[in-house]
Amino acid sequence: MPNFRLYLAIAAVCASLSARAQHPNDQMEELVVTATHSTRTIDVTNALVISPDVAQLLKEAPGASVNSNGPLTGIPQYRGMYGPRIATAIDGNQLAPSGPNWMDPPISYVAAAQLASLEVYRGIVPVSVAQESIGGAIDARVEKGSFGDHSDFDLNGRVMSSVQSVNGGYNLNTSLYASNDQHRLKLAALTESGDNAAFPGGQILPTQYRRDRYDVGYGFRSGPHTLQLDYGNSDTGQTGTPALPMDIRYIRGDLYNLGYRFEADPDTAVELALYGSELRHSMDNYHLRQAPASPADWRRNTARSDNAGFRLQATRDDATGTWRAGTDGFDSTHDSDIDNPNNPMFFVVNFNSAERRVLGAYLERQQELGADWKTEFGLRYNRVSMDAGKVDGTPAQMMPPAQMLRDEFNNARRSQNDDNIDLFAKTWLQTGANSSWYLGLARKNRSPSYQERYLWLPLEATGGLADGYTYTGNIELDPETSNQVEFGLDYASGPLTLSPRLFYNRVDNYIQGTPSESAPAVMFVAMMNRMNGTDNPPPLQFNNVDARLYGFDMDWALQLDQSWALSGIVNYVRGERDDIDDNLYRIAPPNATLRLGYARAGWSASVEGVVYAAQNQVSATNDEQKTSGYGIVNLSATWQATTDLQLAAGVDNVFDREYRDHLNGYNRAANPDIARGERLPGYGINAFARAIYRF
Ligand SMILES: [Cu+2]
Repeated sequence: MPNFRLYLAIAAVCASLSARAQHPNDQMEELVVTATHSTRTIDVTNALVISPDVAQLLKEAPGASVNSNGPLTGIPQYRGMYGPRIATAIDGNQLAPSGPNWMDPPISYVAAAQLASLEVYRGIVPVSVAQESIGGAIDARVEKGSFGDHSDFDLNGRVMSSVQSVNGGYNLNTSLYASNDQHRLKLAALTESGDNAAFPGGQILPTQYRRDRYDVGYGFRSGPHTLQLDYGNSDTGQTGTPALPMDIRYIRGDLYNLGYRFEADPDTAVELALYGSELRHSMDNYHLRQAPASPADWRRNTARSDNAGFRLQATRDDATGTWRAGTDGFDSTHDSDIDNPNNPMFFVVNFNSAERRVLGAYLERQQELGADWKTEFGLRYNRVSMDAGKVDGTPAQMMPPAQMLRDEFNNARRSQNDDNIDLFAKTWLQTGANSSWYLGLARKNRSPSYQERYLWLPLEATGGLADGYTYTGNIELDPETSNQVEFGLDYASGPLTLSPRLFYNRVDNYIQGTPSESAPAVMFVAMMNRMNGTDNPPPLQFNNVDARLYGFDMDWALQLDQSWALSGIVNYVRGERDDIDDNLYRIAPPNATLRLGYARAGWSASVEGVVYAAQNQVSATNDEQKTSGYGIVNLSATWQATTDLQLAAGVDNVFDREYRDHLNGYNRAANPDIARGERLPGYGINAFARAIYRF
C-alpha cells in the first residue's frame, strides 16, 4: 500500500504541527445527526452515514435517492430524475465524469470527511446555481479553513476515522489548517478501502473498493480581495461495480480551482472562478470478477475526460433584495477506447474527442415584496455546442452492419448547437406566525449528453443506466424541456415542523431509449448473438419522447419533550411516458423514514425505521424488473466525549433483513450467491464506529 505510507507521512506532519498549535475554541460538533432545511435547501452535512459513497448522505433529504451501481458509484436521483439531469456543484464548480457509464459520478469527487456543507436544493433550482438543472441541484462546499483575526498563525485540524463490519471497510481522513488574518493553508489526506460486502445470503461480488485522496489549498486575503487556490488528487483503485459489465481498474483525477472574490462595498461583490480537471480511467471485465470463458470476450476500456470551466458573478444587495448576474462556461472532452489484452488486433474507438461545451448568462433577483411576502425569479440563456471525432473499430472492419454504422456516423454532420432558455419564479407567503406557503414555476432545459448523441456502436455505455440493453446514440436529438410547478407549505409551531411539497413536471422531448429502428444496429446485435451464442435483446436508441413526473415529499419533526423527538421523511414519485402507456425506468418506489431520537447534553441516540413499498410501476421499454417492499431498522448513538473528541457508533439493518433496493442494478458478475440478472441485494447487518478528533 504505497499510498498508505504517504498518508501516514502527511498525518504525522499534521500531528507534529498541531502539537505546537494553539488550542482553538471550536464550536462543539452538532449532536443532531438528521438533516435540516431552509426554505431553499436541505442540509445533510451532519448526517451520520458511514458509507464511502457521499451520495448515500442524500437519502437524508426529502425527494432524494441514489441509483447505485457499486460501492463508490452512487448516482443521485431527485424526484425521479437522475444522472446528468441533476447538477452537482463542488465549491460551485462542475465536473464531467471520465467513465462513459458514470463509474465516477461528479459527487464521487467529494470527500465526506472534508465537507463544510452538503445541500440539496429543494425543488426548483435558481438559474444562478447551475447551468443545467432540469431535475435538481446538489451543492457541496469543501472545508478550506478560515482566516484568523491577527497576524500570528494558528494551527488546527481534524482527524476523522471510521470502521464498519459489513465489508471490513475503514476510512481515515486528516485535515490541517494554518491561518492568520491574511493567509490560510489547508492540507488534507484521505485513505479508505473495503472488502466485498456481505448480505444475508452470502457476498455481493465484486464490491471491494479503495481510494486515496490528497488536497492542498491556499487562500490569501487583503482588504476587499480574497484569492483561493486549490488542488486535489483523487486515486480510486480496484473497485467493483457489479451492476455494470466491467469493474474499475483505476480512476485518477487531478482537480484544479482558482477563485477570486472582490467586495467592492458591503453590498456589492464580484466572484470569478477558473477551474478544471483531468480524469483518467480504466475498467475491464476480467480482473475483479470471473473472466469470460473465451479469451476473445475479454474487454478493457480506457477512458478520459478533460474538463475546464469558468464562472463570473456579480451580486448586489439593495433595500428590498438582491440582484445576481453572471456568465459561465463549461467544456468537457471525452475519449474512450476498448481493447482486448488477449488480442492486440482488437480495438473499438468508442468515443473520439466527444466534446460538450455550455456557455451561459443569467440574471436573477430575490425580492422582498413586504414583511410577509418574498419572491425569487430569474432568466438564463445557454448555448450548448457539441461535436465528436471520427470512429473506427475491428467490428467495423469485419462485419458489414458495424461498417455501415461507422460510415454513417463518420459521414454525418456531428456538430450540434442548442439554444436553451430557462426561466423560474418562486414565491413564499407568510400567513400568521407559523405558516409559509410556497409556489414555484419553472421552464428548464437539458441538452443531450455525449453518450446520448455520439454512441455509434450498440454498447452499454449509457451513463450508468445499467438496464442490460445496448444502445446507440442519436446525433439529431433535441434538448429536453421541462415545465415544472410545485406547491407547498413550511409549518413550524411549537414542537412541530413540517414542510410538504407537491410537484408536477412535464418533460417534452424526454430522452429515453426506444426500440432501435436502425437496421444495421439491430443486425449487429443479432450477428453478435449468433457468433457468441448469447441472447442479448435488440438494441435501444436514444430518442425524444414525452414524459411526466409528479409526486409528493415531506420532512417533518415533532419534539416530544426536552429529550425525545420524532422525525421523518415521506417520498412519493411517479414517472410516466406521455406518448405511450409505459412507466419511466429506475424510479424510486414510495418510501418513508421514521426516527425516534433521544438527546441529552453530550450524547444522543436514535432508532430509525426505513420502509420501502414495492415498485410495480416499471418500464416495459427497459424490461425493468419489479421489486418487493421491505423495511429495515437502524440504530445509532453519538457521544461528545470531550470538547475535542466525538465518538459515534451504530448498527445498520439490525435484523439482518435480506432486501432488494429497487435502485440497485442487476447482478452482472459470476456469484454463487446471486444469479446473473437478479437484482442486487442491499447490505446485511453492519456495525460501525466513527471518531472525530479536533485539535
Ligand atoms: Cu468505467
